[in-house]
Amino acid sequence: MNRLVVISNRVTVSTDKKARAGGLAVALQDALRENGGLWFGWSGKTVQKPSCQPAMVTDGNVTYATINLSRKNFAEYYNGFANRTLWPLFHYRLDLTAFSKQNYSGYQQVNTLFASKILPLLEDDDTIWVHDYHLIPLGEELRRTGVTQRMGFFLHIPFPAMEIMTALPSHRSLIRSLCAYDLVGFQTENDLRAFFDYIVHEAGGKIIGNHRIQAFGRTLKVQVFPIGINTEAIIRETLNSSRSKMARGLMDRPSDKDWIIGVDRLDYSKGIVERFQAFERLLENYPAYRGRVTLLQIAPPSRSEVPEYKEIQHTLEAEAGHINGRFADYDWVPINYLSKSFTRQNLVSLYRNSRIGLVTPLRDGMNLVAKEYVAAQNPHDPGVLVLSRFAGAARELDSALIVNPFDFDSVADAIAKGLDMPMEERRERWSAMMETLRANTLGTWRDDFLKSLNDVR
Ligand code: ADQ
Repeated sequence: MNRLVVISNRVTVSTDKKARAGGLAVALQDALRENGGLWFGWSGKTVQKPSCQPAMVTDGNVTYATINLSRKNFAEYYNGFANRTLWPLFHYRLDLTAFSKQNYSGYQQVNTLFASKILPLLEDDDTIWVHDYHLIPLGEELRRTGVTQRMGFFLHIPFPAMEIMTALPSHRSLIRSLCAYDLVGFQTENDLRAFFDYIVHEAGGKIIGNHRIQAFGRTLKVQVFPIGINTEAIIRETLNSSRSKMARGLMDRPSDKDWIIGVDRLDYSKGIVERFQAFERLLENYPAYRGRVTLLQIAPPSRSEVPEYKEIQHTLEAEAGHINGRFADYDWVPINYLSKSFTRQNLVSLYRNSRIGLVTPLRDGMNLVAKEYVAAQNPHDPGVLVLSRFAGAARELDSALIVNPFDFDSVADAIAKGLDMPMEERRERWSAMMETLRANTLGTWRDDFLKSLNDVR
């Protein structure tokens, strides 16, 4: 096997104790360690005058190389084109998509900068794996400088329908640059279909079978790799967490009260406002649940420099205030909205102690919370997952109660069905989902992608 080079917007250095090593970071670090590797990306810092050389940290056979960005680059590339153009567009929010030539040019500049800094660090036999929408043009930039190594790209977010994609003024050059990779991976068949549609009907390309397409003068492989979780690690964490102070506190709460849990980064794509409204509908349509169920919503702020993200926090606070004002009683609050992060250990305890996992994004590439909720359940008395049909995870977790998050009545009905679901049905649905989560883990996702990339030529 060749040396692996991972390139992503942010880098998680394994020696940085402060970095919250999420599942994905650990999975990538494992792959890097296997045959030695390099992880390149932005340090997370913006400075007045970025230094010319990447900062390098070595841990065993893995090197982490990071660069700082200027404030202007950061504003245009990250807050601008990545998070105010591509993110909303790829999540079907044309109404929130801000098109700006200047931001697009900043996005391209940072991709060119990344390419120029990585180039001297590359070795002839490297396998290069680029992650996510921040770095779509990077492959083409590297090819332009003569890089011939195998290069793969994985899109963590949805690929939008052609009609949405073509609203982007620079759609053609963006998709042309995506075709510079040898392998492009998507989360679901739906994303792949949307991509095929663009290639055939907009780019004049061809699907030539065996996961291959021809477009923009190149032949490449395109494939679906649904990202998974580290299922066994979640199960272990759940068992360990039962000893934590928080878990003990949770178990002491009155047994006639149930929790419904929502866990998200604060983002409009996650449908949290609509979730609150569906919960309000539950309390309107099913008065028997008043005083009996609480929606525990955990949503720490993210991307707070982007105006739309500030706004959603205010909207959520107002919505929770309105519902609590309308229904709360001296001994019960309908919505407990916590705008902070939790450790993984506490998170899995909360999952396990909640009767319903309410995961209702309006669009989501995959949604790992849905998978984590299922893995954290008690096999003898599992909770019920209510899952949006617009989350990539709905393709695999089809034994969940699948809902349309825009239809509040149907979400309220599904919650009520979940709260009253007999034990046998809960176990059956849970077992079917666990089988999938055991078969397709984060590790198999990574290995399948790398195997497919290594088989390209
Ligand atoms: P995200 O949009 O960030 O990721 P998601 O998959 O839901 O979304 O969650 C990522 C991780 O963050 C999960 O492991 C979750 O436990 C953790 N997390 C979320 N909220 C948290 C909180 N309040 N406190 C602590 N931890 C929290 C993008 C795409 C997704 C895709 C992933 C992976 O948008 O569609 O599933 O990448 O490819």
